[in-house]
Amino acid sequence: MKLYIVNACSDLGVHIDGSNKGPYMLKEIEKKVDKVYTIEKENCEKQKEKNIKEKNIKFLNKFNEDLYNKICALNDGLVITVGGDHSIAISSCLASKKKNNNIGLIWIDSHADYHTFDTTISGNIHGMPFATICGINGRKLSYFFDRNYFNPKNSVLVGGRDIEDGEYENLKNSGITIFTTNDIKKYGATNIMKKAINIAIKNSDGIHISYDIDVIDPKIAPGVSVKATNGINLSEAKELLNEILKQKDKIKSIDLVEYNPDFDIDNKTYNIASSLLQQIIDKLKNN
Ligand SMILES: [Mn+2]
Repeated sequence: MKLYIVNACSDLGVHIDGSNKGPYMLKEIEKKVDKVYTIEKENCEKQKEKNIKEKNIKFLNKFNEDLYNKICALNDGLVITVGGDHSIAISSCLASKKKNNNIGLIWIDSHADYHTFDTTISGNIHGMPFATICGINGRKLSYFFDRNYFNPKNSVLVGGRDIEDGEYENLKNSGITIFTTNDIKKYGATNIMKKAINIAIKNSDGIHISYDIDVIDPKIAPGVSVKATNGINLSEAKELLNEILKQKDKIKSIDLVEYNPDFDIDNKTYNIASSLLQQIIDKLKNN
């Protein structure tokens, strides 16, 4: 099986600049896959004002439509999508759903990304991808997708700790399973991931994984756009990934997102992002 990387160089989902540069930093590691594609955002003036509820939606949608079409076209192998802010996962997840029909989802993130246009406070679209791909945020951000959305019964949030009230309501109403950062600390990363896998694969044909680097404590990985304190440590971060990568034949696609070089200190986050990507490539290549 072929292994592809699609670099999704967009930071249009967040009012903070820089996460579009993440993939360029990881070029050396990316040489190890069969082919690398790069989608870049159009030159545009970014909206950052607090009171705008659909920030950068026009250019973001254009970017995501291109990304979706690119990933859909790569149908003879497994795609690793490297972000970029987490809004790019609208396309990586939905493209995988289009190709694989009945798949579950594991969303590893300190935030839930489960806002709708009604509940968002920041207006940042990177706070909405999980809700969008589960079909509770209308079609505005997913008009290019013509299949069934992800089933919340097969969708799991792992590592959540910074969840806003409206968002929490959305999650509960949808029936998403939530494992918090505290659950990981209490029961162990491996045990929590085992539970998450069981939920994601129950009556499904595979799994998409979306890994947001901000699940890691920002003291350890400061190079992210929106920091959430009291996160997991490095060995927990690797354990989560290691456990899921044991399910090689179930994995249909995977994202690694939100590495923002602009906020990195002493290459701490670069080193972590590279080693996580390396871990993904090494495990998936030996098929
Ligand atoms: Mn996220």
